Order: sequence, then C-alpha cells, then structure tokens
Amino acid sequence: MPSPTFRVVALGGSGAGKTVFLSTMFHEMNFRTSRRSYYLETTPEQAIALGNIYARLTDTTQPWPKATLVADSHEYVFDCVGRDPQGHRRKVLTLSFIDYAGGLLERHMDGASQAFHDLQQRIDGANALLVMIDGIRIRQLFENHPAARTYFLSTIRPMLEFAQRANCPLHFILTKWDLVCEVPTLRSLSEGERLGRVVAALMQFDFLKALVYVHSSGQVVRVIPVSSVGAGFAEVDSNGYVVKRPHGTVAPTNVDVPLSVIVPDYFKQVRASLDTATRDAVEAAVRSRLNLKPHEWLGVAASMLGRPAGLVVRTALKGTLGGDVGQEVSTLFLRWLAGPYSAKSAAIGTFRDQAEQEIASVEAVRSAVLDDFTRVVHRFEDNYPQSLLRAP
Ligand SMILES: Nc1nc2c(ncn2[C@@H]2O[C@H](COP(=O)(O)OP(=O)(O)OP(=O)(O)O)[C@@H](O)[C@H]2O)c(=O)[nH]1
Ligand SMILES: [Mg+2]
Repeated sequence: MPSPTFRVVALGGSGAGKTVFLSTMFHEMNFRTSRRSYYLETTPEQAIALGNIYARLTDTTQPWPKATLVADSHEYVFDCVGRDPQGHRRKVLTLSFIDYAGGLLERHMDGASQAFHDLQQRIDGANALLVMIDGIRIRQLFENHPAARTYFLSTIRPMLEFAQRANCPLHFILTKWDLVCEVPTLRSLSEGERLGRVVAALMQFDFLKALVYVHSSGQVVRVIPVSSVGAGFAEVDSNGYVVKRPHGTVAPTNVDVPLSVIVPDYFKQVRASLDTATRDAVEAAVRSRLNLKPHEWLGVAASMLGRPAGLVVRTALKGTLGGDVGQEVSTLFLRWLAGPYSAKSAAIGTFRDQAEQEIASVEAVRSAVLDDFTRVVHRFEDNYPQSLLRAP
C-alpha cells in the first residue's frame, strides 16, 4: 500500500541543534510502546548513524557529537508504522526531513547556484517549514549580549526572507530549551509563562513580528521549545561553551511535538483553504462515520471524493503530496476531519470477510496514529497557551 509522504524542510544555522534533535526524536520514538500507536522506522544506515550520535550525546565522558560535515543538505526519512489489532505491521505515512545548513542561505544569496534553486523548490513543495532558532542565542538575548542581535539579524533574518515564500505551516523550533530555562528572569516561571516571555522578546525584531502579524492569514505559525537533553544535563561554562555536567542523564522535552504537529497543522490549513460549500459538503459526509462500519465509511468517503466537492479536496492535497498517493492522502484527510475515532468500530472480529477485516485494520491504525498526533498537540497547547502565534 503506498503511503503519503509529508515533506518538512528544516532551516537552521550551524550548531543550532538539528542533528542532535533528530537523533533524540528518533531514539524516543523508534520502539513500540503502549503509550503510542506507532513507532518510527528508517533505513538501517540512518538508524545506525542516528544511534551513534545519540550514544555520543548521552555519554558524559565523551565530547558532544561532531558538526555535520555533509555538503549542504541531508534528507532524513522516517516511516510512521503502527500495528493493527492482529499485530500486523502497517505503514501509515512517511515523514521526510530535509536539513539545510543556514550557511547555504548566506553563501548563495545571489540566487544563482543550483543548491539555492533546489532549496527554493523544496520550500515550495514543503508541507511544513521548520526554522530552528538556537536557544543559546535566546539566552544571550535576555543577557543583552550583542552576539544575539547579530545572530538574529544575520542568520535568522535571511532564513525568514526565504520562509516568506512558503504557504505551508511554519514552525519555529526553539532548541536547547534547557539552557533558556536557566535564565534568571525566566527560571521561576511556569513553562507557559516562560514561552510567553520568550515570544515577547522575539517580537522585538520587526522581521519576526511582520511574519506573524502581517503575512497573509490562513497559515499556521507556531513556536515549539525543545530540549534534546532535558534539564540539568548541560550548562554554559565561564567561556560561554555548552558543557556536559558529570553524571547527567538525558530526559528530553517536547521532542515528539515537532513531528506530531506536521500532519494536523497541514490538514488544518487545507481545511481552511476550502470554500464554504465544499467544506460543508465534505464534513457532512464524514460525520456519518459514527453509524457506519469502517468499510461502509470508506465507501462513503470514496464516493464523496468522486463528486465535485471531493475533486476540490483532492486538488488541494495533490499539489504537494504527490498524485500517486492521492486517494490515500484524501482518505487520511477525511479521517482527520471526522475527528476522534471510536474504538467500538474497531472490533475487527465481527467483520464478514477477509476484505472487510483488512479495511477495518488499516482504518484502525490510521485513526489511532492521527488521534495520537492530535492528543500530543492538545497537550502541548495546554502547557504552552502562547505557542500558536497564528491559526487559520
Ligand atoms: N544544552 C543543550 N545543548 C544542545 C542541545 N542540542 C544541541 N546542543 C548543543 O549544540 C551542539 C550542536 O548541535 P548539533 O545538533 O550538532 O547542531 P546542528 O544544527 O546539526 O549543526 P551543524 O551540523 O553544524 O549544521 C551540540 O553539540 C550540543 O553541544 C540541547 O537540547 N541542549
Ligand atoms: Mg548537524
């Protein structure tokens, strides 16, 4: 079964924490657990590479992992895999993260190079754009360190000029949040209040403010603080270097959030882009699911997609997710629109034949994954009420 690929482009200057973040995210989510309906899989080479980075990161007797030396970009591909009620492996969707070095933007601002052109195309085709902001610079901003302003003006600003061309959801990832939490004026606050202060500090830059308030509506803009190591593992020494504390243990914060918001935010934007008549027609059709068995519901969904309103939906999704998996993505979108899944309809043993059971199994896994994403997003928004800078 083909699975839709959601493409994420990550922009971040050197040392922002991209590689370490991806290694921790993968480590936190690459195994089966009862707390989550899916786990991440990747190629063996990539799993080993990320595993080595993680091992080095967490070992307090070793130095930090090395900076990435690959040319200008690297693509990490993760499959979200679930198990159906019989224990069969089901791939629901694929997430591809393209990691661009910030230096690329600085070096190729003349717009002539192939790499620059490639990045433009990737951004046009992205389903989410991540702008990684280095937490050390946020900390320096609170300390009135001149290096912070230089960083925001010479590294983040060119990235955002680029980000403006994107129509997809925009996610600011604030890395090294553990170091931000230690800023004296932020230390005693709740997580939500702390993020509120940081957002207010970022808004002193007109180019950030403009992106949030002026840019056309209909685009999700979020801020997500993450720490790949968690509180107490590292500190900034007297020379300004981040060093590991002896005997520290890693307990990451929010590393599952950037991944979990991709699909819900993208779908939220697609929903907002539909005209009212289409939206009403589609929502009326998907609401019927409560009374239907999975295969019946899929029948309704398929016939809906064949009608004019369905064509509008398919066109809205097709642009960036690829025509070959169009039906699969559209079904995923309708499932998301239909809202939380009822476990009742997943009693697979009650189905007449093999084909119906097969459909019910796939539906159960697909729904559970979407429900998991939604749950993580809600929990995150409860903890950080100011994280959503703009919603469609
Ligand atoms: N305290 C703390 N330090 C971090 C965290 N994440 C990264 N770091 C530090 O930042 C350094 C750089 O992180 P990387 O992930 O290698 O940075 P990168 O964005 O991949 O950088 P390039 O490969 O040079 O583009 C690490 O070696 C750590 O010292 C974090 O969550 N907390
Ligand atoms: Mg790197």
